[in-house]
Amino acid sequence: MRFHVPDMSCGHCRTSIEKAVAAADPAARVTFAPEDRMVEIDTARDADAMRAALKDAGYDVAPA
Ligand SMILES: [Cu+2]
Repeated sequence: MRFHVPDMSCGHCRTSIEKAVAAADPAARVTFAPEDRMVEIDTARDADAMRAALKDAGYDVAPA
């Protein structure tokens, strides 16, 4: 699944997002496209769970 994360701007954001995703699903894989501010998450969890995890980490998610 892909998310647009408008506030993702630096390496710290990547670390925060990776941690949030790992907390929600330790088996998830995260790929970043910083130039597009896109995050691709390979997970068995559903999109709502991932959206909530990112929001808890402080990142609002826009539909991708
Ligand atoms: Cu940042």
